[in-house]
Amino acid sequence: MGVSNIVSVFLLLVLINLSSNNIKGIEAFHKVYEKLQSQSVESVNPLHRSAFHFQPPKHWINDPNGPLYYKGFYHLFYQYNTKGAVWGNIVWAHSISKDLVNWEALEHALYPSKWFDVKGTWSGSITIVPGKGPIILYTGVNKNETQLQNYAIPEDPSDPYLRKWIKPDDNPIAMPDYTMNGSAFRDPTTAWFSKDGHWRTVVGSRRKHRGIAYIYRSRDFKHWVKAKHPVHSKESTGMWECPDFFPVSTTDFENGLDLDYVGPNTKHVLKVSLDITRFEYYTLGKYDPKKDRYVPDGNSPDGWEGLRFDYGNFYASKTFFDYKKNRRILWGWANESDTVEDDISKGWAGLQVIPRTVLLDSNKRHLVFWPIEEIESLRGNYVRMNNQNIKMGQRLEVKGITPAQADVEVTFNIPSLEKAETFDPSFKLKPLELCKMKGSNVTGGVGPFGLITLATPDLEEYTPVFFRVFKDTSTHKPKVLMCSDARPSSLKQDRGPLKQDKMYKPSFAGFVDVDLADGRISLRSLIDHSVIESFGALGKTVITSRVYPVKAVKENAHLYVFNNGTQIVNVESLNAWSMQRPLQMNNGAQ
Ligand SMILES: *[C@@H]1O[C@H](CO)[C@@H](O)[C@H](O)[C@H]1NC(C)=O
Ligand SMILES: *[C@@H]1O[C@H](CO)[C@@H](O)[C@H](O)[C@H]1NC(C)=O
Ligand SMILES: *[C@@H]1O[C@H](CO)[C@@H](O)[C@H](O)[C@H]1NC(C)=O
Ligand SMILES: *[C@@H]1O[C@H](CO)[C@@H](O)[C@H](O)[C@H]1NC(C)=O
Ligand SMILES: *[C@H]1O[C@@H](CO)[C@H](O)[C@@H](O)[C@@H]1NC(C)=O
Repeated sequence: MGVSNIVSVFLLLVLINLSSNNIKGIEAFHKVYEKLQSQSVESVNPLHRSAFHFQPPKHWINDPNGPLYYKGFYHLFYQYNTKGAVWGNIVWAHSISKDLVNWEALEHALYPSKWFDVKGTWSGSITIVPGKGPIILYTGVNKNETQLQNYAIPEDPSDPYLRKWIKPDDNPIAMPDYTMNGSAFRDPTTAWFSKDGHWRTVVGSRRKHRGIAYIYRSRDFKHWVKAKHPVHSKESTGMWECPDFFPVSTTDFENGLDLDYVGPNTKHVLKVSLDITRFEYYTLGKYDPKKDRYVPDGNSPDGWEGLRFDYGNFYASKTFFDYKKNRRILWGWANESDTVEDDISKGWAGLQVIPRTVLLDSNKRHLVFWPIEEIESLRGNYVRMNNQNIKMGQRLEVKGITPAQADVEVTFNIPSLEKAETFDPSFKLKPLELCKMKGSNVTGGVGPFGLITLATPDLEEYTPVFFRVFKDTSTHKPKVLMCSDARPSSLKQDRGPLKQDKMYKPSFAGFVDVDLADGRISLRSLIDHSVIESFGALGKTVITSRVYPVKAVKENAHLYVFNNGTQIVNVESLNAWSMQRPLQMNNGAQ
């Protein structure tokens, strides 16, 4: 039997195994594919790999960990499988950059080696402690599968690369007590220092079905004590992974705030990643440092109908304060939407989205996100369009750039909202369902209009990103839906046992908080082969989709601007650029 036959028989066995009971779920996230997690990658299929997103050369990645700016370098650590393309064998991989665009890989910062992390070095964060330097807080898993919080210190804090990390023997710094669930206790946040002389960090957890954010205090960053009450919790939300807790200014809408900022004009943001739904949500609210309690604002819903950093494929996100440029920057993980079999055969899975700045919107009801300015250094060939009316059923091609690897910004002008469809109040809580019901091919009044990305000319394959405007008869205001619809994205049909399409092709959607008083709305999409990040109305609503076209790839992909509503819309301006590859992307990763 030839090698390739042996490989295919082996693959077949793997696939048979996959469909049986090889999946041992500790819980939704840490799905353990026992036989697959160490199966080495034979080769890497580059077809759908990104060009300008952060991605190691092969294998599985998930959560971004401990991002920081230190001594002239941005650092990104991330959860990485050293052996294969599914979750398992997780270490803290480590890369550095001067500009958040070009990255160089260093040796792994943390890997299981001590009794307090022998079964896992899971997510965490970094705090710069004056006099000590950067300190990692991370979750370790012991041989009993109990989750513990640990710390690690740089061997040499004066090394700007922070290459070597030491895990002191007085770890762990926090163990679950008898009231807590030791299988649900993880992801410590960056700590902050308060006037009362204490450091504080937040750790995600659950008690029965209640999602919990515990708060721990320490004077010396070694001895930590759990506060009597969680900083916040919410019934029926399940495990709170990857909490993030930070202040935003309510008067300065240009600069971010560091964690220990204290002042009158602030709100706090509490974000959690919900293990049950695999989506995140956040609330805006008030943090009382005396009581160590956080209370969301009345109009900021707590739970999975709440606000999101990103309404698409985005999870386990984490922000850090970049004191070089006074901004708060968000990292987040976008997993694959294809199948586990696909991930194994392509040899890689997961990427980090383009870092985004985070600010409070001047309406103070939600945050706004924008790709870091540094990414614009990759803009190459440029084309534009101005003052073009688009009638119903029309689409205009954006030519002269590379549509599979592009940055496109468009501002639409809507002359009249009269024809907008009436908004049925029952739609309200389910933008995803609404987008599914009213896709880009369902004629409307005002909209659907927007971009058609990664498309074949006959629209056999395409991923539309668009708006649809409704009239809300109860508020007399327009209600704007934004969709990034993966349903028509790929001809690939991979039928499961019940004949369902196994590829995940959601019609991701969110509402956009705009009144359209001046008739304008903008859309920016960063398109990178299998990832499309879209920013509606300058970042009020953000949606990331992962798609895997089979025909609309590389130079066969096309980009259009379209309208399928009876109301004519005007493309006031459209600017599009080909995006170049960074010179150095994670060069030399292990
Ligand atoms: C593991 O669990 C056993 C039995 O509950 C206990 O005696 C032991 O101390 C635990 N070991 C660790 C490393 O936590
Ligand atoms: C503890 O957490 C684990 C993991 O989330 C969960 O499976 C288990 O049901 C939880 N136990 C209790 C008592 O809530
Ligand atoms: C616009 O609507 C027509 C008619 O339903 C459809 O054929 C076309 O694919 C639609 N365009 C998009 C981008 O969905
Ligand atoms: C409209 O698009 C949706 C999503 O791609 C598809 O399921 C449906 O069949 C399309 N309808 C028509 C009439 O083309
Ligand atoms: C990403 O993959 C899809 C398809 O397998 C799942 O449906 C999502 O739940 C998953 N998202 C996360 C955050 O794990």
